[in-house]
Amino acid sequence: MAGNRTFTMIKPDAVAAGHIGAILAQINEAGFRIVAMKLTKLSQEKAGEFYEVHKERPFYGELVDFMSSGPIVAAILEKDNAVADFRTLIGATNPANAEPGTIRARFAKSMGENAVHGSDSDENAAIEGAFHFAGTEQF
Ligand code: DAT
Ligand code: MG
Repeated sequence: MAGNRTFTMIKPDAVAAGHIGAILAQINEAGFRIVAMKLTKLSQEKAGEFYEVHKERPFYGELVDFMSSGPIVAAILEKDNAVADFRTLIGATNPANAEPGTIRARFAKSMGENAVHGSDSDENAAIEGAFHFAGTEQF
């Protein structure tokens, strides 16, 4: 059965460009409820840990540098079928391939600087949410 929570980050490119409000509005309009949220900044070490699954990939160093380059918004979101519906809302990893109107089509600069993160499974949504938020910070 599909779970009802996912984890997202508004990445440093979109925060720096002033898109926090527009992205949160689109997320709310798509029917997601915010369960937990904060403006924070990842250290290189924390960014490396978060993206550990990609550590053998050629873009890992660039990804870690980028994700620790400035503030992000981290949030847990709730909706039926949250993981899959949120991946649809954000669009493809490469914004050049993202459906028009998706968050990445609207706000992402490039494959690397692609505005938002969305968990890829219920299991990872739970792990990633717990990475950023204590149970007492989730509502
Ligand atoms: P997604 O964020 O859509 O789940 P992913 O998990 O495959 O994509 O990769 C994590 C992030 O790493 C992605 O959002 C942007 C970056 N990335 C992925 N592939 C890349 C590539 N070929 N070149 C540069 N950055 C890349
Ligand atoms: Mg991914």
